[in-house]
Amino acid sequence: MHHIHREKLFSLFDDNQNGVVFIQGADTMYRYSTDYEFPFRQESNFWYLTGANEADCALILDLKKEEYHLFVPKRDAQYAVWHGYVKTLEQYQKEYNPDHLHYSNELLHVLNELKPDTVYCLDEEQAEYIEDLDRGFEVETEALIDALTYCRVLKTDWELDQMREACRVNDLAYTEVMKSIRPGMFEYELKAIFSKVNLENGLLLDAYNGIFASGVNASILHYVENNSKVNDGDLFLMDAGYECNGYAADYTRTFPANGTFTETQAGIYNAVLNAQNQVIEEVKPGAKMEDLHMLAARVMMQGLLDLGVLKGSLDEIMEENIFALFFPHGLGHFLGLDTHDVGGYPKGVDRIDRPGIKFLRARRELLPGMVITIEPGLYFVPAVLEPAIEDPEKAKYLNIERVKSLMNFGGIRIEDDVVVTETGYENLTNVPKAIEEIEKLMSN
Ligand SMILES: [Mn+2]
Repeated sequence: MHHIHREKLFSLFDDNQNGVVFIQGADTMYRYSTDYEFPFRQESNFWYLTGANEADCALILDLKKEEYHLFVPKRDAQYAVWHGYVKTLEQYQKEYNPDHLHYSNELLHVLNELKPDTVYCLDEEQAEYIEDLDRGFEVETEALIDALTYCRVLKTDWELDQMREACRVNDLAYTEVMKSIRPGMFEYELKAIFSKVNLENGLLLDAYNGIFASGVNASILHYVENNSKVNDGDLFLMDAGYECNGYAADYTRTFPANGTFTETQAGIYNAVLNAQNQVIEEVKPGAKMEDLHMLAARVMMQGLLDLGVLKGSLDEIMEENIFALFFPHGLGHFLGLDTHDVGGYPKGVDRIDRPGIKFLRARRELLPGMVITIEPGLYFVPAVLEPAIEDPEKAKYLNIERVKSLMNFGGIRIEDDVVVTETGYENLTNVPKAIEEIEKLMSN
């Protein structure tokens, strides 16, 4: 399927030019200066164009002939001793089907034969490698990343199928954790259950470092210690995902450790859920991420007003950025080969310099084939709220007693993965999120 990705990339370059794309694939990574190998994960752009999931490869795309050269390492017997196999060129050819297959040590020779005027590189390091060859090739580092970003933002049917499969399995894993959790367990035990279900269904790599946060830990956006005990009465927030053929799932669910929401928990939970549901209904071609972000903020602030956590006018609460005290991250991001996938900010579009929206990771009009996460949340972070209570301009919108009583509340986030379609959206995430559904699932 990766030939479709190469064709897509070729179509973006002028084929009258004498140019080549050069990309070095990922190396094996080690823990500091030891021989502990991290699990191999191909660099996403290289993976996108080749489907070659092994270390020490390189590729050249001849833009004039639209041909694909793959360079593979020549392994020796010593490699076979430690890693079990050495592929023959025939095996490489069969597996990846390049127009031309070479051993890596032929790279310079091939470049000399092709004599490109321009070599398009991904980054400065790889550009330097070409420049150091001193063959007089012009090196360009912007056009390739722009072209790959354009390609990767709009998913092909095959890519969407990988994401559907990732989500199918992650659905099972989330559901299993929700059924298994009991007060007294440790956060890492829930992580173990989540990993087990993904692994036994064939998803072998996590897409990011998962968050398994009980109680007050849930107010820490990147809490990854996952080593606290889950207490009765805690909410449990999990934000984790495994990838399928490189394509990430990234969900969040928040649920009560003992299976039943308290009235306070349910009120704040429904403020987040209403925001998420309303925003997802607005996902369609032409919708703007920053508008969806502000809609989510507005719905959640109305929720906090209804609960008596806030007071005053909703318009003023929005204008005065009070929402940023409780919703300090972006509504969502592109999803694909990377969890925070490429393309969030097209050229010339900058981040909005305003509290509560400056961390938004994507700011552009949605188009069919894009995949985004929708993940509003409300958090009670003492380091943010205590100064706000002391600031009369902010404190006038806060019901101080109520806010103080929520300092140990933690946080709530609900996140689904959504494909933008021609007419609207397809939600890839199928894990209970309405309170009745969660409580029903957890009572079994
Ligand atoms: Mn996310």
